[in-house]
Amino acid sequence: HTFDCVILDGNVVTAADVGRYDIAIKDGKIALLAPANSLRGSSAKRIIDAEGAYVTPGGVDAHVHLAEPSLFGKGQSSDDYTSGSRSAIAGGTTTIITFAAQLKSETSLLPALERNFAEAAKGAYCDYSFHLIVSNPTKDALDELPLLKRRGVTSVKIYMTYEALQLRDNQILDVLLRARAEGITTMIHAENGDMLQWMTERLEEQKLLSPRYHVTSRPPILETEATNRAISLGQLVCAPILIVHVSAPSAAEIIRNAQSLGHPVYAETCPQYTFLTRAALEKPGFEGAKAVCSPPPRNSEADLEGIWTHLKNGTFTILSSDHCPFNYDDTAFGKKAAITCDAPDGHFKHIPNGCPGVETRLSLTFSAKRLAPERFVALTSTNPAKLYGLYPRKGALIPGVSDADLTIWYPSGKMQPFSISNDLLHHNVDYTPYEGIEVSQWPRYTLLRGEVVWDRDSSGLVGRQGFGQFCARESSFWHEDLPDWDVANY
Ligand code: DUC
Ligand code: ZN
Ligand code: ZN
Ligand code: ZN
Repeated sequence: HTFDCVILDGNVVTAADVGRYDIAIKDGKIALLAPANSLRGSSAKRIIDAEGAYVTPGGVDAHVHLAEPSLFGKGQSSDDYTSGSRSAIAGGTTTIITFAAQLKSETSLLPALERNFAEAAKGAYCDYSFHLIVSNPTKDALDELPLLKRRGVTSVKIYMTYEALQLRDNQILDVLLRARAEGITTMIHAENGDMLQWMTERLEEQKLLSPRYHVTSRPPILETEATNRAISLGQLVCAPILIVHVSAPSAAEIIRNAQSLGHPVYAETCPQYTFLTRAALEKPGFEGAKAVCSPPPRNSEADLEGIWTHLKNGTFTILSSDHCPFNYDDTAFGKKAAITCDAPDGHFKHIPNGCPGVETRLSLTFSAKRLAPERFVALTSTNPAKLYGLYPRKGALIPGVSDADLTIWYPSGKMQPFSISNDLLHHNVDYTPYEGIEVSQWPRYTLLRGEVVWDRDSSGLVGRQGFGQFCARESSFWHEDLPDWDVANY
């Protein structure tokens, strides 16, 4: 055989353009793109006729929590690397970047890395890479950043909230300055933790504890204040930053302003901020706990519109899932752990923060038809690959260079639209916050390094546990060498 696999007649989308091509695959890489139907009759072990459907580079989900120790309140991650990555490929995502979390009790960053290598070695279905959560940025810990980079970890995440994680501004500056010097990207969770604590105490005084008060406790001002501060801290040391999971249009506007002024500020949003509002938390009883994530879904349809606008106009660089899996109906480790005898509808501050979404991210976003196909690919594959140093191996279709990771969609009219329902999903979570939302598209095939790992119309999940590989990352594609920062220059 000349090729291992040939995809015929795709409407092939990259971040740059859309066109009708055949794609040939050899040894796990894209071998060539040729005019549509010109490879009909060529010799290949497998031939897939895309029938004119969209073909996109495999999804890159740069924000996935798997097998993490509980740091966002109570709860225990219900997905490990096996179930989480299985869910990813069934939804068209071929690479995930997960979080390795340093505990505050640890002075080194390396144990967190080893824990995650060990967890992932139990067998992943898709390719993976790690961000390092820094919760105790001592000098010794920060001295390990070059070593981290040599091991293919080129991003850290820090928090401005959560007792177990929150850093002071001086600590944030320490991280930003060292990360900048090493060509490491700093991701920031921007919510003001002290405002949150104060608001929570006020709600507790009035015994307002049910899930809906999770939203009340964290209004947009917590996010805009912290976003402003994060940008200012970045400015002080001339360090690029990425604000993760932006939920409020008012925060997106602050980011856009900074970008207009030329500051290297990148931003991420997630489907929970384009599809869910606080109404999801205001369901009766404890049901609203399913949509408890942080930052919370915002007030209204107008907020969702605002986030879509910033996806279109370029404020957002990437769209990730923030898949953060907790079971709902589990009183020991799940959302229901927040229910006690004195709080029968639960106490919002004890509800584990996070929603599953690694499998639904691409389908929901693509089906919404709100973004040009090229923009969709940029936000969900190419840009995350560029931002986090996986490009052009991932997020691109460059012959001889890019891995043959592909998502093949349905030709128009060929898929019966359906409502998302948790029984269709492959994660190890007992609910989805997107239950009942209708989608008009779902990946028909997912290919990882040339192998079909998802074939919706015949066997479904056909990937292999353990086929997923660790991807060592380079510095960001957008990394710029900056002159050394020197306080004497101020
Ligand atoms: N931050 C995350 O990134 N994920 C889940 C919860 C949180 O606060
Ligand atoms: Zn976060
Ligand atoms: Zn997250
Ligand atoms: Zn450099």
